[in-house]
Amino acid sequence: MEIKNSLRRALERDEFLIHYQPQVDVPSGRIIGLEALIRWNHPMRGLIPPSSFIPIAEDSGLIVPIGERVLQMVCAQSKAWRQAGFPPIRIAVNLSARQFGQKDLTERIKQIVEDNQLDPGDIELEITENMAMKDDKQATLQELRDMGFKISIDDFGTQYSSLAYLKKLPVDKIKIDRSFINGISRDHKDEAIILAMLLIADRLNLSIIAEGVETSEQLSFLQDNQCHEIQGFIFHKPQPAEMIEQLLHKQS
Ligand code: G
Ligand code: G
Ligand code: MN
Ligand code: NA
Repeated sequence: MEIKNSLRRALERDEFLIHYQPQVDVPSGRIIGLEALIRWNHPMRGLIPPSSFIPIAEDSGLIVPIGERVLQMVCAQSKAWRQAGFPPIRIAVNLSARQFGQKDLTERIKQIVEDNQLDPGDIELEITENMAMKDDKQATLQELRDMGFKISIDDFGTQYSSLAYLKKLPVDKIKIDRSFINGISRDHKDEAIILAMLLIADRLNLSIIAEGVETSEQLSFLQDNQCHEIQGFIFHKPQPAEMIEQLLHKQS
């Protein structure tokens, strides 16, 4: 209860901020996307990671206004970068199940993107398998896709899912979960699962990205198997917009 009230106050006082983690196309070495990750800049406790407050925000329903604030901040940042002359860069935003269940979700997202004169194609919405699997959510997903947003499945392979859904869901991309990447050169089963995911993505014409890549062994395995998009500490940690700007400047 206590933390719920302070979360509400944090929203009023605008204490949330976004760090961005680059997604790298390994062959070209270029940053081709960013994942937006929320932080709470607490006046007494400093930067608080999302794992410490997102679950409470979800339980209390505050994730809905917080998630909307995230999207506003991301769109404002994207607009600022464009006005500064940077080429458009795709930014991925995490949606929570509660947000996804909002009736007017599509209208609200559309409004925020329009207010900032953005191309919906530059925004990627990350959902999880459990969210995607709900029958009544597929219309929402289709609507968002029709508006031009990119849709990705986060933490792919870790929740309840049926491969048949990949056939009918309007999805653009899957993100291989860090738990599988962790097993590279340690556990043949993890490697086998990654190879199967790469094959599925290839045959279904889906983009695929590996998350949580930390070691050169992991990177080599992925490169040897044609997984070219990487998000992980081996290249970049999540960081503030000003740092990202320097990276983008270097590659422009
Ligand atoms: O503490 P750590 O940075 O590992 O936590 C990351 C977790 O927080 C991930 O599961 C990520 O999806 C979630 N997360 C980060 N930013 C957001 C956000 O803006 N909205 C939602 N719903 N989840 C987020
Ligand atoms: O669950 P989700 O995929 O939305 O959240 C991504 C989380 O993974 C973020 O908290 C981000 O900081 C973390 N992350 C990204 N790359 C790495 C990595 O290479 N190693 C570790 N340990 N965490 C990572
Ligand atoms: Mn994510
Ligand atoms: Na993930």
